[in-house]
Amino acid sequence: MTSHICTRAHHGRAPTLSLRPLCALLAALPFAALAQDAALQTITVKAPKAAVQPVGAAAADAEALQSGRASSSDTASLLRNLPGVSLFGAGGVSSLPSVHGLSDDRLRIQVDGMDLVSSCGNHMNPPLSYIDPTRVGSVRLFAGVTPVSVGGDSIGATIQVDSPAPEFAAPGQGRLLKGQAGTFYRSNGNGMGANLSATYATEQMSLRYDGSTAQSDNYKAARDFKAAGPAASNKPTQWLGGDEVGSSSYKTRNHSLAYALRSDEHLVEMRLGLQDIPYQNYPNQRMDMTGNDSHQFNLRYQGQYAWGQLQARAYQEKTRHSMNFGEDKQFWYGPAGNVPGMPMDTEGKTTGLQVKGDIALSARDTLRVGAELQNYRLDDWWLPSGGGMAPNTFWNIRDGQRDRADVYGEWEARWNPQWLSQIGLRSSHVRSNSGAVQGYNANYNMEANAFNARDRKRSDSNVDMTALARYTPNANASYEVGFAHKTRSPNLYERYTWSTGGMAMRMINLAGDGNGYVGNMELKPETANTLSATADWHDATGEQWGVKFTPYLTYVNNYIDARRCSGSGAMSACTTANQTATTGFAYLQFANQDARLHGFDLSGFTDLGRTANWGQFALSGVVSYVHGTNRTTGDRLYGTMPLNARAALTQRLGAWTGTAELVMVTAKTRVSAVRNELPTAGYGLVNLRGSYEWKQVRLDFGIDNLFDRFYNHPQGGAYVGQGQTMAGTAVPWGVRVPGMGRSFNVGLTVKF
Ligand SMILES: [Cu+2]
Repeated sequence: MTSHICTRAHHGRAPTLSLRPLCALLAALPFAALAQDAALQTITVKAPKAAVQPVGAAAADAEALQSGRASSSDTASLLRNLPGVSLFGAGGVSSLPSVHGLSDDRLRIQVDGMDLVSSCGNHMNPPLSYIDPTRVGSVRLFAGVTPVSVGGDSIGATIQVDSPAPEFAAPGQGRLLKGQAGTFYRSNGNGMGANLSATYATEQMSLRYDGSTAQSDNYKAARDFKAAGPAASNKPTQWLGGDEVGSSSYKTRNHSLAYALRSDEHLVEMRLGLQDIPYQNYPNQRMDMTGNDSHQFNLRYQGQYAWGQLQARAYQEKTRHSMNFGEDKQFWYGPAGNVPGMPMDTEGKTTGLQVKGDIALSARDTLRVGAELQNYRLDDWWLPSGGGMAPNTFWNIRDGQRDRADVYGEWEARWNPQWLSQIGLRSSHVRSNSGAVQGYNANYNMEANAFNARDRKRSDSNVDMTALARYTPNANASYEVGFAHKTRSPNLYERYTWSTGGMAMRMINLAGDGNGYVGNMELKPETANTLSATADWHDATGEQWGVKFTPYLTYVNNYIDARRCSGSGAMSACTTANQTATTGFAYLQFANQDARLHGFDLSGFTDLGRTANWGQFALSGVVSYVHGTNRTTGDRLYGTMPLNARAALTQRLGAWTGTAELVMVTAKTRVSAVRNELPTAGYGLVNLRGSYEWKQVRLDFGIDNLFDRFYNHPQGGAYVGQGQTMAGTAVPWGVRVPGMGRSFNVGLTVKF
């Protein structure tokens, strides 16, 4: 099956001219990277469906991706239909996926194989914000028991979002020149954008450019959720309606250039990415993003050998992130109104190296072995602006480091057509550190000096283990059961933010709840033990009907939750009153506590048949339930979804596809008391989507929230989108960020 183009040279036959640069590149590449699915068809390992989709794994289908692009510029929203997934509200292109009650850094989220790290005290730039939905080629989710080969430094699911695989000219075609241009408009928020991609390829070389822009004004809820008025008392002309969600506007630009070379068995791809977000405002954070510039370099190799497949990747990502108060938040502070906002700057650099081999030991056994290195550097500083924020620069995190080295091995065996087993072990070493810090002035000295006097180096040796078995008794059913032991080390904000000054604490918030947080150098890694099973019943083809049921149970030791902070000093917000307050914004410190999560996903689909006049109808649905408890305090875990369901009826008739979708969410009454989390009422939404495809043109249109129903998403967070947000009590507590009212969306895509 394999022949070695490059090694042929050693046997006396020169490689063809066009392959020489490729071979040189290969020789210069001791390490390389790995996309989970082989991008290049000629070298894709053909495996049964079972091997491609391990326990809990799911992929978003192409139709869902395409229609999702018309309704949102938020890449995380492409995951919306997958069982067990919900989204934490943030900026318009930065929401945070939550899977089985775990979110943010608890998930391993990879974009084109890169493990990107959010460099912001509010996690405004999470991994998925670095790829525009129009560039997404595939979305894959490993929920439940994640194989160690795709896991690591996470206790929950793994999400892999990849650009389209490089395309090459077909044999004999000579050259391939193709592209696509698209544009969209969304009525709510006046959202608009455009994208362009172009590919030039020969049989061995492929060059592709992707560019996209998206922008939106503030969106509107279905009705008033606060009084209409000026954005801030000293911004009389910046008027916000009662239904207008302040600080929900954004503007983003992304560019990507990919160059790939291939031979029969080898593929090398180099990708350069550039992001420029001039502004992205946050209705549930006290700050707004006033800039995010990112540069990405990503080189990967994939090769087929007699022994199996080798994948390798080297990448670097640099982010320059800045925050201040956007147009809906008060900018001038101080008694004289002469303190110009609060500049906050962040610089993050992530460098990664990955190598992975899939070794076919026998017809029965596959061994996957791999190694990963990641270096992360972070500086987070706040320039003096006046008043109490002067005369020095506030160093929130200085010379932050978080370096990770992993090795893993995973053995998969197909004992017979009925039984498959997979067992894996991953060892991970995480070292983190922080340099000396300083506050704006002497008022911060006590805590800064105490922080600087400590040994801040932390070293975590983590071991992950997963085991799963799949039983396929016949063509109509399969059953999987798995166990995973997984570990995540704290991130730098959880470990090293140091000031209990109220204003400084309010700037550290990874939850969107308006509270203030401070780090904890004593934090230990959180470890999860998960038991998950899946029963999958379907017709013999798997295309007529199917029902899938996945219950799960996770015990987390040293879960990084939060407790009301205690402390002293003139600046400290950790007062006695804060200890027991049951309303208002609270001040918290990250703390290791034990937790338990359990729940289930139930999903299914069925073909309803076809009529000559009305085409084919299909019904699909998913029900998700999760229950999260802090075992140490008895409190509920923050930000878990209440019972929710989604049902969709789809009609296909020729080039037309239409979908009516019903989303139902029950009331959220189980709230985190320690964070003063707000309960939300239950609601139901109807969305309509349709698309029509001509030979080279595709039109997508839809109405989101057809009946203009008012709702608060349980994970929308606390509304701090306008007013004097830097101050502790000047923004009212108890207002939720409402969901979007009705929006008419249209998207047009032209292929050439
Ligand atoms: Cu930020």
